[in-house]
Amino acid sequence: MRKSDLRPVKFQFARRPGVVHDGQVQIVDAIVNVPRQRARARVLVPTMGALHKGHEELIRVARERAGRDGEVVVSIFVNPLQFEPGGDYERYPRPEREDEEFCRKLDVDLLFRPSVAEMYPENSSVFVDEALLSSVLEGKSRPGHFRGVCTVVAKLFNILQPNAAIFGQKDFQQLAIIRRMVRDLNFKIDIAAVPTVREEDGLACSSRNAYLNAEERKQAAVLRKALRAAKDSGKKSAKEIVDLARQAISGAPLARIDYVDVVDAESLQSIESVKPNSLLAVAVYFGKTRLIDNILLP
Ligand code: PAJ
Repeated sequence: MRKSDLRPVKFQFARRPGVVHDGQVQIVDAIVNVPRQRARARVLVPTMGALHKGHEELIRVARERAGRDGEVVVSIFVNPLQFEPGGDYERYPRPEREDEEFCRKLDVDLLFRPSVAEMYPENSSVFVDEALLSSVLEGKSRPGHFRGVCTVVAKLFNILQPNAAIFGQKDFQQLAIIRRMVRDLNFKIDIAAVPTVREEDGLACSSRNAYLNAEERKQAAVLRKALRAAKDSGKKSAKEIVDLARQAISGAPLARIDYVDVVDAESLQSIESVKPNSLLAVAVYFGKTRLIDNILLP
């Protein structure tokens, strides 16, 4: 028996009437064992685990959407298809016990943790490709990434059959692409977005923050400051905004910029001057760790 198995579970949330709670989240590791929806609503939070405050907020919103009698489902699957060759797939954190405990504390009904072998049989040959929004920003820097994301999310939707699914605005492009996939492939699933959850110094919570050493972690706070400064400048020219953000980020000696761009928040295409619903998006390396963040303009 592991030490974490012995820890008493303290619940932070009120128990829901009409639902039997033995302090356990139902954990399902095989597709065939996924229970049919029993409740009025099933709300899914897809994740890759190493759960943090950002995920916690998604799960809280999922509970709100599901209602007291609905089901909240969290999936944890480190999806090999969305990592580029030579990327951090192998070293991506997988704290299984802590994640189970996390879900238990947040009153999650079902934790779905499929294996790679089951999700991707050896001769898998059907994938989901979004052809427009995926060609810019993250898609340009990480070819094949959104094909992996769309494919796995479509599979999770089919396996778990949720009525709604919750995504974070930290991954703004991912959210836009999932919305497009749901529209274009006619999934009957509502997509809800949750604003970015941040650490005290403004750094967006991310499972990858764990890779940062102390100095990188300290300097990474520059991202939020740069986004805010660029936004607060009130400039209309995208070039001026990008220059301001780049300058601010360069103030952190360990930062290595991948991209800084101002785009239309719907089409994700670069724009020259800020209009309602524009987005400033950045991707920056600190050491080997690549972080992304964004802010809506004006
Ligand atoms: P993961 O990085 O684990 O993120 C799971 C969900 O949490 C995503 O919707 C993401 O946008 C959201 N999230 C992460 N950090 C957040 C933060 N600081 N504030 C608010 N939301 C945050 O994104 C993925 O996994 C994968 O690509 C996935 C969609 C699961 C497909 O494999």
